[in-house]
Amino acid sequence: MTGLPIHISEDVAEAVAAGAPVVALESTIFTHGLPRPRNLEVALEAEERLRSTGVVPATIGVYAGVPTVGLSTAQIEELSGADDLDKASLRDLPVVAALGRHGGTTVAATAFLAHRAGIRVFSTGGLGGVHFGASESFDESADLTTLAAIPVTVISAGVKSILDIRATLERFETLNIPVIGYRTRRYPGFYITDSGHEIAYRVDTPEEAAKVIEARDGLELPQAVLIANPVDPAKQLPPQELEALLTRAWAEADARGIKGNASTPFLLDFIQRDTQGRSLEVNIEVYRGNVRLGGEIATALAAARS
Ligand code: PSU
Ligand code: MN
Repeated sequence: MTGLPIHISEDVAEAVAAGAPVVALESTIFTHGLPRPRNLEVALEAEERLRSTGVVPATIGVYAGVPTVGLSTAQIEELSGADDLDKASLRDLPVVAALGRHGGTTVAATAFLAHRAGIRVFSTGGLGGVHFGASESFDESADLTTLAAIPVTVISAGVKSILDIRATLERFETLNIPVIGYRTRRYPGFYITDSGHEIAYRVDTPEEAAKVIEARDGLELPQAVLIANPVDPAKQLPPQELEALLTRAWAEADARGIKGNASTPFLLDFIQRDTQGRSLEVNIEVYRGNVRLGGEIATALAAARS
């Protein structure tokens, strides 16, 4: 529709053109992050909740080689149940596209496609970041360098719980990516409200977040703004339990020789089994909160420009 080799759904294209609120959603969360069948329920519920507040959802993924902004319900259904499907970060995008494959897009690839489609706000669960031992292994998510070059706003509950959070925050600083707590200056730890790390800034309303985004755009800065939105403390995993569990999860991954981009799915699955599914409920709660806040920020941004 745009002359670009990406497909933008009609309702998303119309909403973007009209300056109406739109929120991008990634697909890795339901292709590789959450177990079936909850993955599909969560993906469709996120869209439904946005629509019910007057926000247009744009779920992003690669369908049969076509990078798509605004996957249809049928496409989301198919991707959520597909077995032959790639985890598509930005490096993978041209390959997955050229070979006509299905792909769940990571934060990096989703941010890229959202920005190409003119979408300013993107809600996800947890970001990629620096893995423990990265100074030896060089395992750092491409989310970091990609977000340094794409001026979107990403709402997350922090980075994945299995990462080196201190090192990741240092990298955000180096890459000029502002990290702003929503109603807090404690950086959230995904499954837990407070990771134990302090961040420099907080905003207290969607309108305040929108002002930061407008200032970034006014200055023509190229990087993302990160809004860190903690899970309700009453709904978090008990923090001591998480620590012990992560230690066991790592030992198991090491013993099985699991590394690279296979670590996240393995560790998340371990955490889910170990908590008998409680981590899954927290994960879903975290995502719901980020989708809600993304909708509010997109609405505030639309109002600021109208
Ligand atoms: N957070 C989770 N589960 C995930 C991801 C994040 O709790 O599966 C995904 C996101 O799509 C993120 C990606 O962009 O993992 C980062 O993967 P890597 O570290 O391989 O770059
Ligand atoms: Mn990696």
